[in-house]
Amino acid sequence: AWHSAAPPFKSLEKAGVLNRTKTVDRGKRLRKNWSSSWTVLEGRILTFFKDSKHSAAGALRHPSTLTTPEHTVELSGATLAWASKDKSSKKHVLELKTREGSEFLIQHDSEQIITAWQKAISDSISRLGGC
Ligand code: I3S
Repeated sequence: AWHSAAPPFKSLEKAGVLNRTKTVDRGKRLRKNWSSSWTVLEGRILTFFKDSKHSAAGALRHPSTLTTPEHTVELSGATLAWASKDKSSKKHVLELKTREGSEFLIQHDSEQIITAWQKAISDSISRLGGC
């Protein structure tokens, strides 16, 4: 049918490589471990893959062939803010807090790139409205 030829990921909002670290797991503080990872924002889910070995082009064409996600973050009920200076010495750091009490820091050296992510993730969160 015609609709089976529709783009398989029309909900894809953004994808790219970001630095990230999980800092809290459901209330339990973790040791920071920054890594660069392929990151995908689709609807209510932000996914951090294990590494950025997969090219952007390959991943966009075949998202299902990527390796298992390292972290899958449900954005409903989450908050996103610029991290305070005490959270990291890096520049352009965002802090994502999930509804179940986990926290991630997200960073990119490019202000333009991190700002685009900030807008995209914030838009997703506000569209979900905490439902
Ligand atoms: O908040 P911290 O402890 O200063 O975070 C740094 C550590 O995670 C450090 O790892 P070690 O604890 O193994 O040295 C990282 O290498 C640093 O990048 C972390 O600090 P920044 O300011 O980059 O988030």
